[in-house]
Amino acid sequence: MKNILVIGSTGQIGSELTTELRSRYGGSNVVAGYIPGAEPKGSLAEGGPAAVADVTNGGQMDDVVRKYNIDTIYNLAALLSVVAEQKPKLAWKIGIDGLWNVLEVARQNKCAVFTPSSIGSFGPTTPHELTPQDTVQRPLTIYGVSKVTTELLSDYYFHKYGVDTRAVRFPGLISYVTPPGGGTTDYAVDIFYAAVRGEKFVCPIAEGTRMDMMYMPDALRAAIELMEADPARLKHRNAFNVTAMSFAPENIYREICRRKPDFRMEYQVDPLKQAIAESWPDSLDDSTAREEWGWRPQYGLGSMTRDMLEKLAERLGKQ
Ligand code: AKB
Repeated sequence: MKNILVIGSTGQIGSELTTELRSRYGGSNVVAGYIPGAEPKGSLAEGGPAAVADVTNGGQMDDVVRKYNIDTIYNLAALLSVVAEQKPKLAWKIGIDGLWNVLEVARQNKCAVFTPSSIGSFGPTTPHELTPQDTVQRPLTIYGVSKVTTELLSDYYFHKYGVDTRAVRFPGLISYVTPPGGGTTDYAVDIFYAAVRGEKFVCPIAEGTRMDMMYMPDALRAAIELMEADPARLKHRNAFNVTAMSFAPENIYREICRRKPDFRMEYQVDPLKQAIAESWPDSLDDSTAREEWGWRPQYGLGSMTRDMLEKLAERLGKQ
């Protein structure tokens, strides 16, 4: 029987992951962890228990884990890449000091832990085409530094204490439910909001800049399937390359135009976002995840674009 705590349950990934986990394991078995000011609302609040679980407060997390007899923690607390550059100390406090607290609580209470890494864990000296699973990781952003540290610390807790830590390196995630905030890949979500609202899109990333991306249903499956995987098959743990597609702004623009021919986009490149994007891979090799736990994405650029446009239009009342 799984009893799960999702830390950061109201964020971009957390809001949908909590709902998906509840549909698989039962509402009462999945606790929506949040910080004051980001309380769960609507179906997230009604679908199961919720508790304040701030990663900077180990004692508070320990209380929640004991109260609900938690055996699995999905730790989604982090600042995204652009906002982390503006608040590097806070990024470290949440991402690394917070992770340390999560891992300690997990060690003491024998919990498995999923803490995502990112394509941001790679840097300018990483091979950019078909970036291998095991390769150079020398990022220049604080986000990247904290993601590499996340991977190392999570592996350390596995090897030293036997804590069952596992993770994927998420690419940019695209969803119509909760918008991301402060990431380099956010443009790939924002472009859909502009298209559905009938507005021109101003793209902060330059033409020709390719990055890996994934539709949220695939991302949720990746996290859950990895945590369900047979540990005997895992030679790697923190963290697996996973991807579903790789595109540049003009590719997604053209795909949207196939369904919305009047849609228009212009470029106003943001130097910080562009520098970060250029330091990240153009395309990941995720064959290790495919071999070790059977990872397969279900959505490509065309199927994701069709679904996003339909679901977002419904959500924004723009059919
Ligand atoms: C970001 O852009 O910061 C994130 C990521 C790829 O980790 N979406």
